[in-house]
Amino acid sequence: MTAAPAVFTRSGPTWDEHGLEQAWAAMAAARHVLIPTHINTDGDSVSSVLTMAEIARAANPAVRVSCVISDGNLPPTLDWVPGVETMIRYTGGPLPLDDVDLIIAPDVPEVRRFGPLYEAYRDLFARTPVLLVDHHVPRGDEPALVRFTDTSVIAVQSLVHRLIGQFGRGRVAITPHIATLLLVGMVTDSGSFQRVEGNGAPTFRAVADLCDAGGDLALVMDGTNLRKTPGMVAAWGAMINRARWAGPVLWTELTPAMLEGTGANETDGEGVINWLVGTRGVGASAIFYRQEGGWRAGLRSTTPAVDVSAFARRYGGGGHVQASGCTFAGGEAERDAFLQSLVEYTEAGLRR
Ligand SMILES: [Mn+2]
Repeated sequence: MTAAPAVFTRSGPTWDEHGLEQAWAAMAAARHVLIPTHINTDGDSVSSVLTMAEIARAANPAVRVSCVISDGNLPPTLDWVPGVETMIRYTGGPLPLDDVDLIIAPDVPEVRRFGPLYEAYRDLFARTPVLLVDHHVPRGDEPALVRFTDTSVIAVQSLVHRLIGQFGRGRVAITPHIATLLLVGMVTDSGSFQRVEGNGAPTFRAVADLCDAGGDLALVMDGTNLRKTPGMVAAWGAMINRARWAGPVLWTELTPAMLEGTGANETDGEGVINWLVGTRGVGASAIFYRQEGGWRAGLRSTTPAVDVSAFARRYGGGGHVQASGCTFAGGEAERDAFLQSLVEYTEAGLRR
């Protein structure tokens, strides 16, 4: 027996040569491909949507591609990403999607994560084959034509980079545009390389290759780290001011009252949690965003022993082992109960 090709040896991948061929054939035959971002989109989501669009065009130059921001909300911190101006913002009005014959779903474990777009187009999602490309903890076996999942990568864009190589025979050229987009996902999802694959070498080899291919690392680093909005300063200040300890959990919240008169919005509060979780003594961090009738919670942990993805699943959410989110109904009493559960869960994880 010959040795399995490298494609089988990475930790976590769910695909094989047959899946790669199946996915390529589906893209080559498709006439209209829908590629949505997940709700509360981020740099990895936006850039992987735009890269998968380029891959679909490489497979069929005549294809029509609709890249859609599922909840209509593009964070202003991503307005510099090349190609983002071509994306359609879904804000509730009808979209010309009747003839969509393939859906590519990057950076989501299931199409439900397309939120308002999914709710409005359930029939389309039910009848159309899906190519899933993801690095979140899977949430069961949602039907997909091919499922490309690997939870060991720092960004779904690391996985897309690998897929481009695996499609093989020069089918997809890594243009400077694609190289920059791949860097966008890798830089943003890793917190500018606070997290890497393995000892770091696989990540930085990939980065070096992408820089050699014409990727604009300076643009990506500046966009990620030097383009905070004034609203972020206001929101972050209010949220850090309100940060409180509950055992090993450092938490804060963002309510409409806190934003009044600042010109900031909820999106400006994104990222605070990654700052809080880097505090000595933290086992887990939580941010509660006040929403209509309930809360959206963002969770982080400092160790895989505190699996916040599993915790979020109790509330119908999910994500990564050390970074997850969910929503729940209720007011301050329900939030306090959630927090108390999280404290107990975190203490139990830290004891292991
Ligand atoms: Mn991601």
